[in-house]
Amino acid sequence: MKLIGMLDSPYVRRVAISAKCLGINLEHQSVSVFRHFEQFQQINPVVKAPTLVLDDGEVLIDSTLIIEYLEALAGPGKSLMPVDIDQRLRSLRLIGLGLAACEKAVQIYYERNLRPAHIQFEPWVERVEGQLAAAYSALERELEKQPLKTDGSIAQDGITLAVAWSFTHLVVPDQVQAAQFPLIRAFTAYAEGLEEFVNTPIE
Ligand SMILES: N[C@@H](CCC(=O)N[C@@H](CS)C(=O)NCC(=O)O)C(=O)O
Repeated sequence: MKLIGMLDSPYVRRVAISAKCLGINLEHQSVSVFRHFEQFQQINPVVKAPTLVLDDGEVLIDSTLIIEYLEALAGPGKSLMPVDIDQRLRSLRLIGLGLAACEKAVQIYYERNLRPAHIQFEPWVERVEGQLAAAYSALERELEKQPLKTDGSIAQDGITLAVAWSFTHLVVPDQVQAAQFPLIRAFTAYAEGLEEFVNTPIE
């Protein structure tokens, strides 16, 4: 199976790291949705990263759906999701917040880099900036209530949170004051030191 997309996409990176944690080997091809649009179109006409190309040539899109498929391939013994229903709900809530943070950081980045300055719409930018801050504030409160484990392991909630934070710092560093989110920052430092993260660097 081939994973298509650049590792500067948090969605591609969370799939690549999850696959490593699940023990699934994916051939990674760094194809950009912007710089290699036509090449990407040949692989997947919808041009969404990540794209998973299956061995029979079919494609699967959306990081969460790809991870769900990889989880099914790996089997329950290797899952990155808790079995306990309360812990599973919390994990899903954290993942939802992490994905919302990724989406809002991407929107601000696209607004700044793809839309010409003279047609930027400030009320929309302010709205998205507020949503990004709200997502990280909620995540920080979640970690205050219950820290994520830092015992050498990592689960899907931690992968998504750390990937989101690193991505946000890469593309819109002015948007998040690290001092306001000490628990997220500390957890991300832990995660970025894990082998699966180190071997999956942001391109
Ligand atoms: N919900 C999707 C979001 C994927 C996404 O928006 N990826 C971006 C790259 S970071 C992309 O494909 N952008 C190109 C486009 O939407 O045209 C997922 O989780 O995979």
